Amino acid sequence: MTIDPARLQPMANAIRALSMDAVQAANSGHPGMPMGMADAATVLFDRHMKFDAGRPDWADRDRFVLSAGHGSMLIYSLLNLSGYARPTMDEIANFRQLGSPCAGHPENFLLDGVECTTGPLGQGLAMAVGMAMAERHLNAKFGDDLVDHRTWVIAGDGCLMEGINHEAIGLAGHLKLGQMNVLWDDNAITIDGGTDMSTSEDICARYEATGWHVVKCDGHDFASIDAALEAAKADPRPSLVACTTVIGKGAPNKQGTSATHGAPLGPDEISAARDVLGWEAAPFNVPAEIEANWRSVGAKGAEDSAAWDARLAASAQKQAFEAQMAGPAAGAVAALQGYIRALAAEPKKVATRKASEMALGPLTEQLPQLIGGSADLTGSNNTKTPSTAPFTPEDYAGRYVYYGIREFGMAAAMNGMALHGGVTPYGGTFLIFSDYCRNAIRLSALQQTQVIYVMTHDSIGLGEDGPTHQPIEQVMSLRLIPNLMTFRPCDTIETAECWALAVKSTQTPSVLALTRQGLPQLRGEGDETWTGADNRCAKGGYRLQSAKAARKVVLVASGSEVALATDCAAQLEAQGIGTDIVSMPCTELFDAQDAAYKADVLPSDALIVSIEAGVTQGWERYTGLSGLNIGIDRFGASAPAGQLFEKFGLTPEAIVPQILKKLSK
Ligand SMILES: Cc1ncc(C[n+]2csc(CCOP(=O)(O)OP(=O)(O)O)c2C)c(N)n1
Ligand SMILES: [Mg+2]
Repeated sequence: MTIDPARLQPMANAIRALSMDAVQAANSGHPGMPMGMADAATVLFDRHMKFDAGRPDWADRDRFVLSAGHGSMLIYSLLNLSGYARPTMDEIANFRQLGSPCAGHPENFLLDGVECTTGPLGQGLAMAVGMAMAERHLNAKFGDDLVDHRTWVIAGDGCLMEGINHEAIGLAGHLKLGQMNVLWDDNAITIDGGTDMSTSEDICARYEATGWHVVKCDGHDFASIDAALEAAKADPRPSLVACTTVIGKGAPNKQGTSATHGAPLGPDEISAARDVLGWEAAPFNVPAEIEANWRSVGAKGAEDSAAWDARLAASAQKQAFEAQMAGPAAGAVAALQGYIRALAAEPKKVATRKASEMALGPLTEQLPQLIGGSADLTGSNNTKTPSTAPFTPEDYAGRYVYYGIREFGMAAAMNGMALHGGVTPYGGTFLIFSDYCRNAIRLSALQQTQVIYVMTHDSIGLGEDGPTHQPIEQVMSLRLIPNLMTFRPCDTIETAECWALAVKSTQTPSVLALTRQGLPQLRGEGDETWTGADNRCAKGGYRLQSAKAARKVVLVASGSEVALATDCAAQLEAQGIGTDIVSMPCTELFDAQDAAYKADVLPSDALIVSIEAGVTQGWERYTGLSGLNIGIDRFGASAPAGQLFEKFGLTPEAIVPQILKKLSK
């Protein structure tokens, strides 16, 4: 089909009208970006993107990521116009209002067709890298017949300026993700004004230097856009399509200025824009012919998707493909059954990072969906297993990603993989660098994605690397993030149980905070018949050991400090002071238990003492204000681990006297 501007221009103008009218109605929002990219987006949807608006969950659809999430009206317009069931026109008219799925920024859990939540600039593009990785992996396993789709991104100056962009495109270029194409809204405007105020970077040269193919087009010339997208598709490298655009295009007095970026145009300018665009329809009305043209764009993929159904039905790989896409959750317990029984029979004193590697053995062997990796700390994070061969441009079937020193990029890519579906990513770094990935971890939680963060070297227990590497506030601060499970297991069996919980939790990401130093195995008896139903970590916190003498004290600890608590308890019991030990591997899960359970584990008639080698703030929630909080409320120090535990008072000799003093008051 030849390019027909007479057909395409009104279609693009429909996006412009909806965007400016919705922002005006909400009296907030960003009209400039959707108006500037309306032409390019129209060509993309009309002529290049593989999708079926009637079937947003079609596994082999192209993925579309609006990385410049502030331009959310662009994607809402595209979805509505091309015939997705939602958003409806009413929902668009309620843009940014409570209850409308047309949220200020696009949310993956509110609308089909919104593949990921965007708004934090740079992360959409970085998530798209993960989607493209997942696609290549599944393609390598199942072939072109079942998996062969592209990942399209619209990104702005901001997305390309953010630091994460460097990590993301470095990874994509290295991995030769040729199915990924980024349309850059090259309008030379950000909020503060012209980009020349803050940058003089040659972005195209940077992309080229990173192994990308770069092509330029006039973002308001349909034929030019189309030719650039054709070139992008044809090139085996990932492509950057630099679209020269005018922000707010169509608003005659404000276009080209940052005034259009993030404020309603105002009634006068909207009226002037209607004149310029020749748009006579009332707000939230689209003339029938234009609407019909758009609907045909959304409907044309139905043939493709039906053909794909037929290929799947006839495929020898049908069952394997469906099992892969169903995810690993159902297999988690069975995978660990024998392993836990063996641990119960023969306890192992190892670091929990090692225990994690041991659990990953059977998990990765039996669950093909798991794709591991590390940000250049494979040997320290213990994330590689014999079942996970490297994922490389030569072998996308591999299941282990060498992310390089790109913690934020890794976390965002893992979000993209999880959102794509068919793979469940886990990736490692030092816990201290969870701060480097923090906003992506937050987006894992917000987007309800199953991403598993393997974060080792979880306290001063790492020793000589010193305070820059010693997490102090990290464990507690991760607990602050809603819908994130922060696990800090105390031994081999808890580590396996926490892994099982992480693999089973399809809508909640997990962080496993793991030690560098060896820890004794505290569990065993009673665990030899493990069936998953008796996963004690599932309650978040539980009584590991009951007081022998009359109970006066309850020690609540996590991770490496649970063993310390058992030493303290032994000394207290020797003095006739009955002491329970509560292991608290996951406060989020404990908080979800009913009041009776919590009151039983943390009784009000005992002195509750928290012990954790990190900030004490937050533990009052469990100890009450009259309890005792043992921890570290300053930065660590460089020394062997044993000396540090002494220096920071994490020894029975330092803790027991404090408990006795408190009891005597
Ligand atoms: C990480 C992050 N920092 C800051 C912002 C706030 N912000 C939203 S849009 C924007 C400017 C983006 O400029 P550009 O991508 O060129 O968008 P345009 O003005 O062209 O629409 C900023 C700073 C954000 N959303 N995310
Ligand atoms: Mg811009």
